[in-house]
Amino acid sequence: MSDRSFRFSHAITRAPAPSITRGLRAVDTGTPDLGIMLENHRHYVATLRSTGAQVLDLGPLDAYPDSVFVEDTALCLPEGAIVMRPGAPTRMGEAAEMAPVLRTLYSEVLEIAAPGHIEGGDILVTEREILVGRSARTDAEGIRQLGALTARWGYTVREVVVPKGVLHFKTDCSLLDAETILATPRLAASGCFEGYRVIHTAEGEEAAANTIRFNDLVLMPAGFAKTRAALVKAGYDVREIGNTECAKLDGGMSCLSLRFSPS
Ligand code: CIR
Repeated sequence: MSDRSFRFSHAITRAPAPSITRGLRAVDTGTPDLGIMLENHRHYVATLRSTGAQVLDLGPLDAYPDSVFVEDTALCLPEGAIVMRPGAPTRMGEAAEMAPVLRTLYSEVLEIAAPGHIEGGDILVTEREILVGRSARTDAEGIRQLGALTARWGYTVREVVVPKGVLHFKTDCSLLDAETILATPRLAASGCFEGYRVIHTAEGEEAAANTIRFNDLVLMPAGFAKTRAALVKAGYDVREIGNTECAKLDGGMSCLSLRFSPS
């Protein structure tokens, strides 16, 4: 089986800006500390780089408080990139900022058009399909357009349901390898991962679901001992990254990068 869903030559990240204190959040659990977030971000970027990948770490964009969460701005496939159209109005401009960066790396950069909305956090690319969660940020028209745009490269898009109160599909799941997905029991219960091997997050550790497999490593938010132990037992090389500040803004490991290998 191929491993192109988790082997990446490149990643794009963006440093958090001072405006991060005004980032979107479902529930206010405190103001994020920029200093701690910067430190965690540097650790995250260094860990991606340690796998041999080229990481383009973009400068902060103070006009967009959530711009550290670059994943939501695009879908990067080997064949080309698709610029998203975020469902959060304050985040729309972030996608426009990412488009020219992607054009320096890809010859084909497509765009989701109005009136569709879709954010990268709702998209999980596996070896066999693209799963897209319909959420408060991603609508039917956005998913339809994604299906039409990726069909030219031979992909199949499957719409899945995001549990109520969960921000994005990948808030609750991650790809660990070609056939294995880490998921919260509440998401896996929907049956959307039939045919895949599923590892559940431990009870009370739902926030550990937003990890990433990046080349030989699994990057997971620090502080979820039981889920970490399950991943280590399953044979994954796990690295913990501090995520306390991003967590205040409903962000995790996947949100902080675009990961890809342009062909
Ligand atoms: C937001 O609400 O849009 C940000 N505060 C968090 C975005 C997290 N992104 C992701 O899960 N891909």
